Amino acid sequence: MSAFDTILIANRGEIACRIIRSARALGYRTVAVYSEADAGAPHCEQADLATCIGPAEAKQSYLNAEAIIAAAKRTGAQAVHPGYGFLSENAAFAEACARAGLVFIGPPASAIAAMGNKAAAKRRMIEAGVPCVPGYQGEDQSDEALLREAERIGLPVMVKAAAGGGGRGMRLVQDKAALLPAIQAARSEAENAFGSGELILEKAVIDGRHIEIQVFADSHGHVIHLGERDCSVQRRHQKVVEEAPSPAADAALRSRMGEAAVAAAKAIGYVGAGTVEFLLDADGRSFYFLEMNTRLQVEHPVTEMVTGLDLVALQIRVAAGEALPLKQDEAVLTGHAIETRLYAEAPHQGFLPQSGLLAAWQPPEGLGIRVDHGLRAGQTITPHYDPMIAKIIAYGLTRDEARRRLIAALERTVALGIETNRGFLIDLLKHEEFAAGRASTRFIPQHFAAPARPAADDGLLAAAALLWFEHSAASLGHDPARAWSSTGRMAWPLLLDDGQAKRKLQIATLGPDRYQVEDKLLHVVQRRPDALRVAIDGTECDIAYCFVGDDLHLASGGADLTCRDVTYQLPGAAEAAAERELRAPMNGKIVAVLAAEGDKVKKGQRIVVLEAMKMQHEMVARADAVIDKLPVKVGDQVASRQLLAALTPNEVAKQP
Ligand code: MV4
Repeated sequence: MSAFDTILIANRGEIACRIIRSARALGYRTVAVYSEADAGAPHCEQADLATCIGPAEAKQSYLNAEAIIAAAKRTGAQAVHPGYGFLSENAAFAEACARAGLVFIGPPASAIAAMGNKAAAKRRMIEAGVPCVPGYQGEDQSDEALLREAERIGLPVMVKAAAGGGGRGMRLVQDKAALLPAIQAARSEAENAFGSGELILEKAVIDGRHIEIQVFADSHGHVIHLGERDCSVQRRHQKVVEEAPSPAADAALRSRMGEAAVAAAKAIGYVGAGTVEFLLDADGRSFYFLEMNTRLQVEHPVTEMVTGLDLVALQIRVAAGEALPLKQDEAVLTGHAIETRLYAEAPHQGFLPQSGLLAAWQPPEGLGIRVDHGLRAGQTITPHYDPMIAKIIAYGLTRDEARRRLIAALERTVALGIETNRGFLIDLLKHEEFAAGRASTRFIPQHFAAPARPAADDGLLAAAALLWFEHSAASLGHDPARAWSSTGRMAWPLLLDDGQAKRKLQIATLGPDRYQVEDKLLHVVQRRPDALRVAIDGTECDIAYCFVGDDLHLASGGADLTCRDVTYQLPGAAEAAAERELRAPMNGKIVAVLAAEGDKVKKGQRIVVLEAMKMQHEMVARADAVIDKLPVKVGDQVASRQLLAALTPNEVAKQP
């Protein structure tokens, strides 16, 4: 008999939805928790019960162990699934659950703790015979000891924070002169970030591949591995593309790495789902233990697609005390799966995270396509949490089939209202180096370090012209569909601003649903509330669109476009407005107010500082001015476009 019948999911977004799906399939009641910012989110609606655990800030909600345990108590949950991130690798939380009589659906607290410190973990792995990168993981942390050890290891070396993980607090040192400064900077950074300045040193493995092994252990002493995932395509330690199997692994390498991963899990008394990260050397044969993630990983779906297993269901079974339902030789990999992470971010602005309204959202469907997400159209992407919109995953019998399906799926994906990395993902998947299966950890820095803003798509511009034309015609009381018959051919000038340039376009009506925009012929074949089927110069395609405030967002194929109609905007009006008003560029929190109502300020003077997406945005006066209104204070949460300050520029004040 199982010890629990109700599972609380201590997480949000796509992973909460994912866990609810498997928990329900196994017959468990599910409890969602949510912060005030997530009230009414899909993960709440999908659970049997949902309960609020605190304010938007993660520290006060999803990271608040006491609030989560109290939520489990009041809803009658006897088990807690932590998902990934938040409290998933917090040994103290796992322990607190146990003390409260709750089953933690994850490894024992001791196993989490064993991998929490890189130095201790590495010493243990070396003892267990798991290959590690040659390095230093000793207790003497003096500058002298670290310098001496670095000399012994030989440059280049990696300096890593023992308490860090996922690449945080890591430094590559190429030459001797840079060594001491790097050690000192890394130590002080680690002290600030993790409360411990302990460092380890490793020989740097250049141009390696990040290959991780999925392991599973039950509480009866069985440990198996489920093959590897290749996560080499990363940007600043943020995974972007993940796949299984690795194009760099054959059966022999897989079983060697698998055995090492199983040994690692056994050495720490592991139970449940875990991932052992390795670096595969450029020689394609040597591999080294990096770290172990003691949780379900974001990228677990690719393993599910090639093994046919449900990893969340396995986690629950193991937590309920069942033995693993399969033996090592029953774990068979078939076909290939590739996952991409769709983020709300602007690749051409240094991948700046975006927040705001997801006005339209149509995840792709189709054979071999899986989308894990926890969103619906009309929802706001808040700056409080990770800006991942969805994981889009494709399966194929071959790697290239999976890759083609994924590209096509991304081209059908509609995510409008905020900028996303959709086009960037398509470009990555189409790159010849990725297509050939040769992308190493240097792939993104080498080929996509600073992606340019894609040129506006002519077809989308033509469709935008048509939609704005109909919009203005309707607001002036014309019926655009009839305009041609009463007045004959009508030409209408438009000035569209796509944030990059203002474009003059002429649109002329040729007949019902037939238009000419510049040199393109447009025939509207079908109208839906959120999309048009349009033939452009005789070739039909779907164009998804939505109006949000003054903006029109459109997407077709791999292209996106946002533009506004500025035909009747006086030149300079936007600049003049910017001198009179400071508005929040995105959702965020006011962290400093540096002026007061009535103050005289100089052009360029800072007035408020907004923190959004972990970055500070200084809002400065655009002209010498007097502050009329300053309706915000430190700590205020503000929405995108919200008024932060109203000013009267001196130039205006002087006018009679
Ligand atoms: C390394 C390394 C080279 N040599 N260690 C980054 C994530 C963290 N888990 C470990 N990481 C690395 N450790 C040694 N001794 C290079 C990386 C690394 C990396 C690893 C996997 C995927 C992408 C990466 C990008 C930069 C650096």
